[in-house]
Amino acid sequence: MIKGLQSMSDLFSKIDLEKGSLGGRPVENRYLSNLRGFFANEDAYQSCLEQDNALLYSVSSMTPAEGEGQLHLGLGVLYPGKVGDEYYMTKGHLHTKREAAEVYVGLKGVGYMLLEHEVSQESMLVSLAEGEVVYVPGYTAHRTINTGDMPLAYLGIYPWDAGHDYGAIAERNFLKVLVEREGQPVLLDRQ
Ligand code: PAN
Ligand code: ZN
Repeated sequence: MIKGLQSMSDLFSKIDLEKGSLGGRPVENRYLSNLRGFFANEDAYQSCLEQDNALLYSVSSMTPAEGEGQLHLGLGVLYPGKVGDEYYMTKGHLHTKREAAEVYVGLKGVGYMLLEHEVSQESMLVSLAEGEVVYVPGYTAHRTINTGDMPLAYLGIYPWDAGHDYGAIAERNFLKVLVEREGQPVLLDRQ
C-alpha cells in the first residue's frame, strides 16, 4: 500500500554538528575501548587507552520511513587523533544486505574512506572531505578515517534495511592500514 507524506517521521531535519545530532536523534558514542583489536599496533593501542579512553566518533541516525525503497540517514562525526601512527577511524563494516550501496557526503573536515570489495578483495582509498561525495557500492566494506586536525563530519545515506555486519571486519580487519609517514597519510599492507 502506498502511504502519504504524513506517515513519514521526518521530511526535514537539521544537522547539529556541535552535538553530532541529526534531526534531534540520540547520539551514539564510540570510544577507544570499543575498538579493541581494530588498530594495527596493539602496544600503542594499550598505552593510548591507559592514558585516556578517548571519544573516537559518534553516530546519530534516523529512518524517516520503513519499507521497500526507503532510506536511512546517518550523521557521523569522527574526531582527529592517532593510535601510534594510525589515524583514528571507524570500526568499518559490510552491509548485512550485501547489495546495499551507500552515499557519503562530506560536511566538514578532511579524511578518507577505505573501501574493500568483499569478493575481489580490491582496496581503494577515496578522499572524503567537506563538499565531497563518495559512492560505496554493494559488497564493499567501508571505513572512515580522519587525517586532519579537526572533526570529520559526514552524512551517510543507504537503504533503510541495509543492516550492519561488523563480524567479518572484527575477525580479519581490513587488508590495508592508513598511517602517517613524515606528516603524510600512506596506505600500507597490514602486516
Ligand atoms: C555509517 C557508519 C558510521 C560509523 O553511518 O555506521 O560511519 O561507522 P561504523 O558503523 O563502521 O562503526 C555507515 O556506513 N552506515 O551504513
Ligand atoms: Zn555503511
